[in-house]
Order: sequence, then structure tokens, then C-alpha cells
Amino acid sequence: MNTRSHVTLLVGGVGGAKLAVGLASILPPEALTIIVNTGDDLDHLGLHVSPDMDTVMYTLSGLANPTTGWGITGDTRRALEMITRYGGPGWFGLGDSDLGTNIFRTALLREGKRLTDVARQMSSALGIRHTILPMSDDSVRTVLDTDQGRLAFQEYFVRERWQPQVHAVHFEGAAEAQPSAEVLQAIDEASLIVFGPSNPVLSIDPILALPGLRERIRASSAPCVAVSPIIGGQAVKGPAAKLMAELGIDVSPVGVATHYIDLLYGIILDDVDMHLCDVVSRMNLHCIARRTLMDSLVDKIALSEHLLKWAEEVFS
Ligand code: FO1
Repeated sequence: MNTRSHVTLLVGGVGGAKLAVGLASILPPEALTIIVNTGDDLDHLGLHVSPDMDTVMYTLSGLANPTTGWGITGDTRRALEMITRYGGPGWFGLGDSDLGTNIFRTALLREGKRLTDVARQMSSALGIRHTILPMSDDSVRTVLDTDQGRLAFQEYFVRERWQPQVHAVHFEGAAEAQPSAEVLQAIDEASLIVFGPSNPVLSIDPILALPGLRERIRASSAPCVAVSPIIGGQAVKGPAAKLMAELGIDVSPVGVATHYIDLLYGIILDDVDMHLCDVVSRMNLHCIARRTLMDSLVDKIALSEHLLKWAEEVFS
């Protein structure tokens, strides 16, 4: 099977979106489907905000703030200033243009459209030709049990700057939610399944928590590989390293591989962790070391090419 014929990429926020750009730069629309975590979603001031979806949309359309990786570059915050003036939740930095996205999404949902249809309509309006799928049209919300009590995802991540100590993570609604038909089709028709360099617990696990999804991936004829989000014992950005340590997961590509051991055929880790390929190989996983830090578009495309070439060599 030609592993390039239909790549299905599972991602969360900024790191995953970077790999999505690299793969979208070299694969035609019919050969790449991006499945996005919606566990970070929130009802904010009556709006359905879908942060990881917006990060992927803004990144693929070139709108994303390059410094933060989320929100729209050059956005203003006039609405946020007024909200703050009234004593509203100014801690969640929704810019004015970003508000436009979320007002429009909320309006379409109120008309009865599915999150999947909304994502298709909005991403194509931004000129994106590749398919971006929310993991489910049903509500799944990541909540965290911490030393400051139970926190909703954005309370933990943004308001508390992911500083609380985490004891457990739950995906509220996951058991009752369904992966969309489009998501199941993307898994079933995949020639290669990729877990992007996203937080294993907060970005990939909510997707895998959907009923039947792990089984579907296991049953797929497509090999499944991960790109380690941990480089040299650190996350590139965000709470992945801190959270993995708090949950007792080894903060290394070995810990990441172990976390998905029932699904993975192999993992790409960064050059600095090349020495860990021996350990990973003893876990009966394929392993290559490449530059996985993606600053420039060249980096994103190079990593994507390495990934596809490796998959072709090893799995075809
Ligand atoms: N992340 C922050 O660190 N601070 C913010 O104020 C913030 C606002 C925000 C608004 C809209 C949106 O779509 C994302 C936003 N993010 C913010 C990122 C968000 O917390 C994501 O969930 C993370 O990127 C994790 O994926």
C-alpha cells in the first residue's frame, strides 16, 4: 500500500498545526485529513469557542499569530477591553477578529449545523482545501483535578497558566460522544495514521477516548506513528512535560511511545534523543531521529518529508 495515498493526522494545538502545514504543503487535499481535538472547547460569553480547531484553521490559512500560535496575527482587543471594563472574563484573550470567527461559528451551530459542517464551511471560506475534522460533533470537555480543585481546560491552561499540580484528567462527555462518520471514514481509509507532536494527554487522548476509536485505529490496515512532542526532556511549548511528570509518565519519547504502545508501529524523535531509539526499538517499535523542532516552513516540510519517506520505507 502506498502510505502517502491517505494520511490521517490527529492533532491538538500549536505543535500539531505546524506538522499539518508541512503535510498540507506536500500532499494534495485528497491525501490528507486532519482530525482535531475539541476537548479544549468552551462556551465563552455565550460563544462556542474551539481553540484547537481555530489554531489549525488559522495556521493553515496563514492567519495565525506566529508568536503565540493561536489567535489572529495583528488582532485588536477592543471588545475584550469593554468586557474587562464590565468585570467580565478578560483573562481569555479573544481578539476582535477571533470574535468574528466564534460569533459566526456559534450562529451556524444555532441554525442546527454540525461542528463538522461548520468546520468545512469556515475552513474552505479561508481558502483551505484540505479536510479539517473536529473529532466529534458531540460535546467533550477536558477537565482537570488539581491542587486548586477541578478546573475546566481553559481555566487551567490560560487563567492559571497551567501552574496547578494535576492529579487526574477527565474527558467529560467522551463516553456518550461519537466520533463523526467522517472521522471514522478517515481512519478506515487511512494509508498512514499520524499522532502529531501534540500533548499526549490533553490533545491526543481526548480523541482516543471516543468510544471505539482505539479499536478502529488498531483494526485499521494503516500503520500508526507518532511524532514526539518531547525533545530533550522538555515540551516545545505548553504543559506537556510538567503534566506528564505529574501523571507519572516518563517525560521522554519513550514515555510518549509507552503511552500509545497499544496503537503505535513507530515514533519519530528529535536528533537530541537519538540515543533513545535503541530503547524504543526494544519495545518492538520502529524509530528514527530527525530534526522535529519546527520553526520555519522549511522545517515543517522537511519533517513531513522525512515522516512520509520513513513510512514508505518501513511500512509499504
Ligand atoms: N492561550 C493563552 O495562553 N492565552 C490566551 O489568552 C488564549 C486565548 C485564546 C483565545 C482563543 C483561542 O482559540 C485560543 C486561545 N488560547 C490562549 C490558546 C488556547 O488556550 C488553546 O487551547 C491552547 O493553545 C492549547 O491548545
